[in-house]
Amino acid sequence: MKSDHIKNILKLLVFSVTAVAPFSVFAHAIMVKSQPEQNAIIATSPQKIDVWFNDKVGSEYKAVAVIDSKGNRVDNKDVQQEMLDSSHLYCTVPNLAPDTYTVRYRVVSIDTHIVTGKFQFTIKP
Ligand SMILES: [Cu+2]
Repeated sequence: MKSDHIKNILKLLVFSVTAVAPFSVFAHAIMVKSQPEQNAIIATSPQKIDVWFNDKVGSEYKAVAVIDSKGNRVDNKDVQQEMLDSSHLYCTVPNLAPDTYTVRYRVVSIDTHIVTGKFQFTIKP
């Protein structure tokens, strides 16, 4: 009896997820590409950090920050959005020393949800 209950709850859950997913997936921003790529190991410092999303994102509240392994923010705090492709954000960085860096981003999706995420890349000595 109890397991029947659980089965019914599971059915409901599956139904509501599949019913809602097409709408939320459609408008919710997801990072699809970056330069440097996630977990890339590169030999020289990039000059800028590029992040692309699956859909255009809002121009307000956008943020891209690059943080070194000690927790210091090292980017030039100059996040930009490409004029002709608003799914693309980028910021510049000074010449970075060998280290593992974390890129953190925050954008507002078309559906007004705020999306945050992070990825890492390493500059080898
Ligand atoms: Cu959303």
